[in-house]
Amino acid sequence: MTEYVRIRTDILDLLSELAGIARASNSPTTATGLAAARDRLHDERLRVVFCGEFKSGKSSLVNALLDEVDEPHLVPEAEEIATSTTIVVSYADPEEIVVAVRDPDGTAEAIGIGRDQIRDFATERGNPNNTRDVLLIEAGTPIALLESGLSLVDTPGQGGPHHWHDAATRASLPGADAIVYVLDGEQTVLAGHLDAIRPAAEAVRSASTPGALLFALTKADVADVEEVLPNARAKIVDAFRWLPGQVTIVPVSAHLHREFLRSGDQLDLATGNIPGLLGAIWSALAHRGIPRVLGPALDELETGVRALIDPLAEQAAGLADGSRERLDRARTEAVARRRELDDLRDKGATWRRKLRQRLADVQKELQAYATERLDEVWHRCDTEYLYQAKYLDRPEMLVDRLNADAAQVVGEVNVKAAVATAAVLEEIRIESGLSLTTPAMTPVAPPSRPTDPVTGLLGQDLRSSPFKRKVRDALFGMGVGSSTGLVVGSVVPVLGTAAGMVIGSLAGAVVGWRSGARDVRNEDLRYRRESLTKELAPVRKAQKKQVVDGTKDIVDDLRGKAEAELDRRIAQQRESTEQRISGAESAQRLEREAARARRAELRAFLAPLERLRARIDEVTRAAGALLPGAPGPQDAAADNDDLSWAEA
Ligand SMILES: Nc1nc2c(ncn2[C@@H]2O[C@H](COP(=O)(O)OP(=O)(O)O)[C@@H](O)[C@H]2O)c(=O)[nH]1
Ligand SMILES: [Mg+2]
Repeated sequence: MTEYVRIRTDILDLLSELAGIARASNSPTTATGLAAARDRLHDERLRVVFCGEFKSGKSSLVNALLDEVDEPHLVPEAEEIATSTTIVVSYADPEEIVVAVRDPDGTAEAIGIGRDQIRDFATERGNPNNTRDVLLIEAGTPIALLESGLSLVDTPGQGGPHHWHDAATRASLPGADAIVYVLDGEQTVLAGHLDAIRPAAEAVRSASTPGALLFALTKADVADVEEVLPNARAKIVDAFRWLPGQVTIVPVSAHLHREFLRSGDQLDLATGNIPGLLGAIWSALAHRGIPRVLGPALDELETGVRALIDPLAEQAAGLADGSRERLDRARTEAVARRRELDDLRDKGATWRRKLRQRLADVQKELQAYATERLDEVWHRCDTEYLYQAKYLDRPEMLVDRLNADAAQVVGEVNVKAAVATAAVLEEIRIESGLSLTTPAMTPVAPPSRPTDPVTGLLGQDLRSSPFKRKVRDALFGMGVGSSTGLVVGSVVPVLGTAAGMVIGSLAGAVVGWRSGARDVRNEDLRYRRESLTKELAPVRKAQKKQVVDGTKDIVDDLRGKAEAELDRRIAQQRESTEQRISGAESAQRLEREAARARRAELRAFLAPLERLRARIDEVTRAAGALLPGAPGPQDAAADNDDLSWAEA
């Protein structure tokens, strides 16, 4: 973790320094790109999502990681209180807590609250059935652990009586940088638990980063860890067909950690094993979050430093040569390159057509993926849900379940779309000679985050403070760097309108069922099953169509961003090429003495840039060393399951 913090700080410094040099040396395009990359890295978060069943100890674990001792805790936990809303904890100084609630008119409002009020909004007791319409709570607190951009996301539990919130959690899972699935150490893992784990397993599988999921076995102070842990591992391995070595389970005790915080007892610290969990979280982040966050920043640094060095180095070499031939050649080459770049800039440039074609293919594959996954969802409905008494008894719970299942599919499609688009973008960059660099570490490099996501429900007031803006980002940005929209009936941070329509249609269906359910209360289960099957048929059809159509919105949106990114690269290279030309021209005019002086001047300019380049190389190497090593048995097995195009 300290290594990540150091590397991130170095990259931020380098981006600032290089942006300063670019600005001073009349390279505004490069300067703007570097400054934007710096801001993005600064604001970017590594989202660690804690999920698991009710009362498994999620909230206690998050508090333990935050070293929370005194009440009121940042994240409510307790015997009688269940967390009823998602709480995102990240860095802010001074502490600031913001609740996003939905107004009666459907817009969202951000309310600043104190620590002591969190319970009133975030728990079943303070806010039964979410009558306050809380969408999300964002708690910012000044803790060193969070300063590097780590965000801990505490979710309401699965499997409890309040299914309405599942959709929000589920949609955010595929885009999480790491998932900590919390297992209650006092319980033996049963079939029902495995069913609850499945969404997390599907999320990391769909993102092709199985290593981003880990398990925490809580309550190690009272649990029989030696018995429960191997048993849990065996069942998980069996259920998801992973290799035993692929499943990380970390035994922890939030209570012992709290004891340590109170008493300083080192044995409690060791047995509580919160540092062990933190280490495992950083390892999980290396699979996806770290390359996602650092990759684009490092790429910007390399491209930027080359754009600044190349024209000067070329000129210096030309002057050193003694003859003017070399300068002539350099000038001719640069002029030719400028012509090429002008062609690339053209609205009718071939790469634009190629981008469209390749992304149309991506869309087809996404459609196929979405169809397949939705078929799975509905197959599960036909063969499992409709045979479970709780769903037959309370059809609105079934709707919530299907709602959540579908929301996750849309979340998965978002991630796949972003990864596939990044791959296409990179390919075109290389083909068109716009990629100056061989990216040293970009296994997953989604396109840069949109600065202005679709706002839907959120009102102006969220723009007022930087922290509130972060709340908005958290609401919208839980998918990977993709623009997202808020959805009717739930906070489902997903892209475009696809999920909105999906969930809208299901939410509409539930109204009829609520009253219908009462009418059939005394009928037999078979009748209910048949009736539900019939009622669900049109919903199912509409849902599939909407998700499939929605992939088009997703891809269209990403295409716009990919095109803008390539246009920016063209502009940057054109700027650098202009400098090559003017540099060569002015050098050609110099007399012998003046040439010598000019060379000395260039060397003085180049020296700090070369030093920066060496630092960039070094930090890139250090960042690469953070990533998981060559794929061993760890990733290989699960990767086989995945669609090959999803790999960036
Ligand atoms: N013995 C013991 N109990 C724990 C531990 N962590 C949580 N609990 C208890 O488990 C219950 C549920 O905890 P909570 O964090 O609210 O669970 P959540 O619903 O998953 O967020 C509470 O009664 C906690 O006191 C632990 O490390 N040891
Ligand atoms: Mg909780």
